[in-house]
Amino acid sequence: MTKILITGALGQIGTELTLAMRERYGASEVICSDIKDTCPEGPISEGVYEVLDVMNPQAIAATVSKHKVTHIVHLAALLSAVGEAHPARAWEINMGGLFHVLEVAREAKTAVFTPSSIAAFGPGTPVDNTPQDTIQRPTTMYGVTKVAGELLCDYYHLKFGVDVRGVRFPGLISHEALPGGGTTDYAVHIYYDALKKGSYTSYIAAGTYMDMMYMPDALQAIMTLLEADAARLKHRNAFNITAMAFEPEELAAEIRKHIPGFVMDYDVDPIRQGIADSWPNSLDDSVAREEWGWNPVYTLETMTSDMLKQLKNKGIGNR
Ligand code: AKB
Repeated sequence: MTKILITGALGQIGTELTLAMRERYGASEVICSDIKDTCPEGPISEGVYEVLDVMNPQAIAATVSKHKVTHIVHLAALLSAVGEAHPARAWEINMGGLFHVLEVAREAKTAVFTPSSIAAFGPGTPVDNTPQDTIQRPTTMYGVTKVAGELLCDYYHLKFGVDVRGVRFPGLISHEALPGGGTTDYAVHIYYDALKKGSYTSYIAAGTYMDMMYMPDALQAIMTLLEADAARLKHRNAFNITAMAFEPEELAAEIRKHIPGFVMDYDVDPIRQGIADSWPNSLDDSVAREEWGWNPVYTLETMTSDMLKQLKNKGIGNR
């Protein structure tokens, strides 16, 4: 029997993962938790909601014990841009939260899924077709916490046998909950502005390639890896995964196929541009394909059609 606790579940990934997991494993098997006092109205409020601060290890342990949790999907974290604005807080929450979750998992014998990121790479990493195992010397606090987190997850598996799994997510594009404080967020905001205003001012410069993925593929990745046969996994966590890599002009050109008058200009933010410049252009995800069958569905073309259709259905903009 699987009982899943999702931390940070009201964020960009958790909002959709909660529903996808309830659909797959049963509504009563998935506990949505977040630091927010109340769960917003809507489908997500139809299952169990727990207020949970990942900086409180006793509260995590109590929630795990109360619901007889077997798997913790730990999503609560600060993203890259907000992490550069508040580095001490990013270290505290990203490392502290993960450490508490791993400790509870060790004691309660639960499995853990937690995402790393393309941010775990840095300027010394090969930028094109970045290998699974390569140089990792990130220059952002978010990246530092992601590399340290990957190592900590390996350690809890090697030392204590905790079944910890994870992927390195690229920028995630979705239409349910907005991302909060990442560098890749431009690739979400552009769709909203295209529909509302017919234009977008990008804070990321032309020619800056980053890996990206549409949310349905990201959700599939989490569930497929969680269900994968452990005997096949040589890398347990921090699998490179990607679905596409593009730069702002390519994304704008794709949007223009649907909204012909769409215009984009630039007001580059040096902080987020610096972060983007320190990340790879494109990842090699062959190890994930080999070890657990990673196989994304969405391309830039199919994602763009679906994003615009979904946002229009929600009444965003009038184009
Ligand atoms: C961010 O931009 O910080 C995140 C990430 C790539 O981890 N979307």
